[in-house]
Amino acid sequence: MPAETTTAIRTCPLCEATCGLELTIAGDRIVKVRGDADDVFSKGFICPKGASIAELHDDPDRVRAPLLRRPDGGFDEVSWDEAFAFIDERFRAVEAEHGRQAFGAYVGNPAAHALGALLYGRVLLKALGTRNVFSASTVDQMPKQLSAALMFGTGLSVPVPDLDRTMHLLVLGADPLVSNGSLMTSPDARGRLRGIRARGGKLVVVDPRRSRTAREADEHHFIRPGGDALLLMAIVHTLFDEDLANPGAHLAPHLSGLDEVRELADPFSPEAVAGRTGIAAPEIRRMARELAGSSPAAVYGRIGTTTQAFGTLASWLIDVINVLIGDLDRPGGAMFTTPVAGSSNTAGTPGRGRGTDVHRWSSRVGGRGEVFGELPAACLAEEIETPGEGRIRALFTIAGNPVLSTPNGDRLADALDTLDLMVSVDLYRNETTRHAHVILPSPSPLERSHYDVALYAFAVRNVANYSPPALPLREGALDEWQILLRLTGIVTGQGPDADVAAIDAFVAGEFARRATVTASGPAEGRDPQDLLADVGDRVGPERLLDLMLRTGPFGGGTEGVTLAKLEAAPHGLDLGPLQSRIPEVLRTASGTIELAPPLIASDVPRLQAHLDAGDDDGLVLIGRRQLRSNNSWMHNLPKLVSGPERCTVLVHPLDAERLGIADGEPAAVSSAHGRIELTAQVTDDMMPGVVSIPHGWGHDLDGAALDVAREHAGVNVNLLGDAGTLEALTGNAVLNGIPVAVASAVPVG
Ligand SMILES: Nc1nc2c(c(=O)[nH]1)N[C@H]1C(S)=C(S)[C@@H](COP(=O)(O)OP(=O)(O)OC[C@H]3O[C@@H](n4cnc5c(=O)[nH]c(N)nc54)[C@H](O)[C@@H]3O)O[C@H]1N2
Ligand SMILES: Nc1nc2c(c(=O)[nH]1)N[C@H]1C(S)=C(S)[C@@H](COP(=O)(O)OP(=O)(O)OC[C@H]3O[C@@H](n4cnc5c(=O)[nH]c(N)nc54)[C@H](O)[C@@H]3O)O[C@H]1N2
Ligand code: SF4
Ligand SMILES: [Mo]
Repeated sequence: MPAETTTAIRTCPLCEATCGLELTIAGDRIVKVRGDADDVFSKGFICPKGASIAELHDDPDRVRAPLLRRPDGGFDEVSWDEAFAFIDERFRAVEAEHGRQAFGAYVGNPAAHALGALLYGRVLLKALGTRNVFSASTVDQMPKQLSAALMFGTGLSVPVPDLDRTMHLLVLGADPLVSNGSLMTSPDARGRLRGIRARGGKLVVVDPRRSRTAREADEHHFIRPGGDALLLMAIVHTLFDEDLANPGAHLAPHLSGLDEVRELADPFSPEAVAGRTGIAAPEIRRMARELAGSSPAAVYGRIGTTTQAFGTLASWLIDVINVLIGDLDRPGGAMFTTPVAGSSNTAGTPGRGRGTDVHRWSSRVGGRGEVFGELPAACLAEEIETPGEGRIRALFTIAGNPVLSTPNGDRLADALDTLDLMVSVDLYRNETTRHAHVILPSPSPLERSHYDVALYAFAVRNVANYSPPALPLREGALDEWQILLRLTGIVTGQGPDADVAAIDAFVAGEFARRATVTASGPAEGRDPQDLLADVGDRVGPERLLDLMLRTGPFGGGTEGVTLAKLEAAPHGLDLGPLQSRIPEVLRTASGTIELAPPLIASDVPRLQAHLDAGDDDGLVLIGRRQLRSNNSWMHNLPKLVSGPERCTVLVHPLDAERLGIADGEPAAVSSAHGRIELTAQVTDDMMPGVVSIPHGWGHDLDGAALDVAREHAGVNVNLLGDAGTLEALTGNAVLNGIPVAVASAVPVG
């Protein structure tokens, strides 16, 4: 190790946990990465992905200069000016011929973790002015956002379990020991979950698979995939039936729809749902009694409850129960955060929530209703394929890999090849960006500043942590926000060399103006010019962030949080545990918690029909996450991808015997939409009748530049998914509970 080393402290941007990292730097190289023991939130915790961030930075396959696709499919490195000039010309041609609705955009998951992409991606999308906006949200949490919006008023009003104070946690369809927590920003989720038991509380997990989190729990129930809404309905039924429903004095004045919920749950007795869920009625009643009897308690659900057929109903029922047991908005229950960088969960004024901003228009081909301005990602392929007015002819992708992450990615891949223009802002030439005409490389995360605007809005404590870039931007590189503003310049007709500083100043002016009209914010009524003067000569994401901090709930006055204060606190600021926020947090039209939103109630008959259809023991497929994977995109790092084969199908021994499948042997898994072959792992961790395959694999596609991942390619489970069968209210992809057949694929003879 060279003698001269420096240390940089920064927040890991690779998942929702926001761990602090301590980087040892020699010259322009990171020589060591460890957890920052002084981080106010993560206290030294780190996972294998965070520990690999230097390998990500050094990965020779990472794109470092703009790439332009040749007619033969190969790519040439070009200058930024050449890249933007090419995009400008094509953009104008497509616009002249087909108009704005011929443009589309897909925004992937890491864009939510990147300060520049999060703040300036929106600017580009707004400038684009198309209804064809897609994102990873509709293969992820959209049902939770919809239920939160309809119940509490905004799509970000998602209650978070108060992990450090709860005494009873019911977890459905989440594996925080592996995922490190989601919509529950909680570094060292394992330590925090163990804390519940250490203080005498109880952890209950409902999952069709005995997950790592299930192994840590006091109690684990297998559930038939997609059965969560039925189970939760039966818990609600029991709470009313046994007179245990008691929202408490703190919520009582702020509730509407209590009687409607009782009626809606009436047909769903534990006895009625037991067969369909696979959980015996007495167990369901006991779960309900324990939730009501433990104080405080919280119910939490994640991917397994959202990416399934009844995602919005399950998401809604989770918070109905949080209300009925009297612990919503109380310490130790499910609580609302108070995000330091602006009150994203109280955007808008009371009575004018964004909850009504759904189904205002529909997708052109499938007729799927928009949600918060987005159309279902699973519809992207058909919107490109299908001729007619409004057909997508040009696509921007930012930090996404929908060819691997959305249902029927093979069909999408073919569709992408027909586009007149595809521009991708990404770190890699991967299974999706290989189709782009131009790839614009974002710098490595270590060359950028960071503040987790999105994820702190779901954190189990109110924290704030800003990281300056750990390494300077490489010569000739553009920061991500600059790339996005150059694109904005093209989209707004200012050409390929637009004045980025001027656009940025305009954006900041809009930020400041909006902050001054936000009800009860510290900047209400102030002159936007004064706010801008306060932040001085900062530009780019730093200016916007400083504005957000100063106009946020902890900003204002001489003691308020500013970016300068965060710069002086590299290990972060801890602004304390979650606070009670009802009624001030509510943004519904009624000003109350809407326990029975009509849109959601309208979907209950579908659940009833599912129940009436009777038991079904056909084999179904679910997913799972893996500690050393990050959706589709970190399999190119040798340290993360080495070791035993991971892209395997888990099969219960009884099913294996019945189907003639042997452990370690190849199996063929087929659905109505596709067939894949992969190694079987026979394990009683699975519920009988359920098999599990992780997503994000399938790296053997031509044209991607991922040499390491190709050696550990695995197969793409999303070839089995159905782009046509989507969750009813949000169009979210159904990734769990897919009917499949499994057979041995051992070659005969
Ligand atoms: N079957 C199945 N499918 C699933 C899921 C599942 O559970 N089962 N989960 C779904 C979920 S929850 C999600 S969120 C999606 C994820 O789906 P996507 O968001 O479409 O895909 P990712 O795999 O996250 O790929 C992210 C891309 O962003 C790039 N990238 C990383 N960091 C940056 C950055 O800072 N800037 C830029 N510009 N690019 C960057 C990476 O190189 C990669 O190409 O997958 C979904 N698909
Ligand atoms: N290591 C790692 N961490 C990650 C990611 C990653 O790819 N790798 N991805 C990140 C992203 S984008 C997200 S959105 C989060 C997701 O975070 P989590 O939701 O915690 O992710 P999973 O580990 O997939 O856990 C989902 C669980 O749901 C179960 N399940 C499947 N179907 C059903 C069902 O019908 N009902 C019930 N009750 N359970 C079901 C699965 O068996 C699985 O254990 O993780 C994030 N963190
Ligand atoms: S848990 Fe998430 S935030 Fe923490 S080190 Fe791992 S990838 Fe980074
Ligand atoms: Mo996700």
